Amino acid sequence: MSADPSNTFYVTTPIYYVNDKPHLGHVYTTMVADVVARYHRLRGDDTFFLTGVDEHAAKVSDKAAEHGKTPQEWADLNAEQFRSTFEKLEMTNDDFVRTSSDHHKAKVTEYVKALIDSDDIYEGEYVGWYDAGQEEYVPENKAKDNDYKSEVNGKPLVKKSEKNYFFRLSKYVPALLQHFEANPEFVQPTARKNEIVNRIKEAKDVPISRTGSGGWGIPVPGDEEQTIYVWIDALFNYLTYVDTPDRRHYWQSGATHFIAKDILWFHASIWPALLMALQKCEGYDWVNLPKQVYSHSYWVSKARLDTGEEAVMKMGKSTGNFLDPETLNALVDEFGLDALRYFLSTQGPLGTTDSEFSEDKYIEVYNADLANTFGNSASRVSNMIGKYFDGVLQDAVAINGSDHNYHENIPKSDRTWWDLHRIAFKKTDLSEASRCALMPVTNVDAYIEDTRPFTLAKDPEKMPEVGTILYNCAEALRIASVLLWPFIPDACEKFWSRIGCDYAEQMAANGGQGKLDDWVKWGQLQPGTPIEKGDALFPRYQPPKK
Ligand code: ME8
Repeated sequence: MSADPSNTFYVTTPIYYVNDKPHLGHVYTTMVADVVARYHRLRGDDTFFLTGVDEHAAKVSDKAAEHGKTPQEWADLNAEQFRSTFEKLEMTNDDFVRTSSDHHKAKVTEYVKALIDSDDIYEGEYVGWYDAGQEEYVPENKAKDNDYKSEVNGKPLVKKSEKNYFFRLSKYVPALLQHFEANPEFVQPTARKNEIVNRIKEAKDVPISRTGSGGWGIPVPGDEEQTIYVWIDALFNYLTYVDTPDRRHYWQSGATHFIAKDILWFHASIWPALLMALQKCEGYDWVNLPKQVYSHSYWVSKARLDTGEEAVMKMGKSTGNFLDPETLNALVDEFGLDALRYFLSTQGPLGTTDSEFSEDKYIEVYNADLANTFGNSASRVSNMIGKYFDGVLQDAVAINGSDHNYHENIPKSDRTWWDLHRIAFKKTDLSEASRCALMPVTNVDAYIEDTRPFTLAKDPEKMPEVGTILYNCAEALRIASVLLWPFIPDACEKFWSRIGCDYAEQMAANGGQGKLDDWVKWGQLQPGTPIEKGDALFPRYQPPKK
């Protein structure tokens, strides 16, 4: 299949370590990618969304040993936890990576062999520091800056001296710098770019193998004593899973990688350099570079330090301050899955500031943006159509020479809402995109307050006007629901079924792809359509009295 990059979209998340079960941080990145993937499908793009797990880490085999299991048994158990958590949260990933799969292992072996043959990978000796928690080799200057402790968890670095295979990263420094120059949006947010560029300027060749993994990992082709370093194995997942004849066009459309800031170095330097090197090997001229690496910040919360003090820290397994799947399930039971999707994707740490998770904020956002806005407007409008017109949508007729097209809150021909929504998605500003999606709803509320259909309805002669106002309201809410769908798909689909829109069916029949541009055009609801009332889409949450 040939690639048409303009309507093909490939989005990925990091693949997560399976030393333990998933937590909020993992769910977050996959949720953001899911909202973005749904947005692209809604637009009609041929979309591929990949998430999964990273298995061949030393911390996985160490944890397995602690539990008296083989690394594979332990990886299987936790991989299933990740898979089922994402499934319960209705993530729409098109595949789920397991780096222990035969396909992945065979492809990585193939790539590394090609790179050894082209001499971009060579045998050498590594003497230096290693951060065991992050599974990361640390250059001397960086180790020294952090007092020879892990930048992430503060544990002492390990001194290593071993035979290794190296990747000629230094050779690709000029090409990488040029790539950054020519593609200003390659790393987002831009604020993080300088640090990476400075580090690239000083980049040395990097070790890409290790010894003593006890057979857990992919052997270096031609040298069974060495295992391919877990980070190289992991980065290649983005390529291995689309390196099949029916999926290669996704790779060629230019991948969008969502990650957190701690792993930006690998994604913005080693990864594109590996791809540049691979591209020069025979049979790999189709390999291009990712379109964008988007690195977000952290969810943080209070954690107790070893000293007994409390501090706000990155949520993570090692600090024990994370929200686990049980807590997430409890939130879903109480507020619904859409509420979790909405909260995480719009209030999370996209951009350069960390976000603190708090239940009070969760309730506040739920009530303000979902219950009091979309949910309330939908009930209000369908209740009035029920009360005044037996639940049948009326025609929008000309009143005093106008059909309310003039009204400032109902800009039928003004594309503001969805233009801004599109621009916000392009910038991955999901908070802004949700605000644009809610604009028509806010406008409906203002329009109702202004035109007062409930007062007009007291005068039988004014009923055509009431019908017109309610048509306009329903139409604006329909458009809002299309724009909101990537965030709160369940509520929007429920709403569509109540107003006689078959968008969900159309998407299902069309390989998941929608027609956003057509669906946001004004005037698509047919007069005469029955409008169902149904229960509240988002019942207002009243905290239990203490
Ligand atoms: O790094 N806030 O895996 P990992 C936001 N296997 N996001 C968070 C987070 C937090 N507090 N904690 C984790 C690895 N994340 C490697 C990746 S990719 C080729 C290999 C998310 O299990 C965030 O996306 O440590 C981060 O990049 C990822 O989980 C790290 O997951």
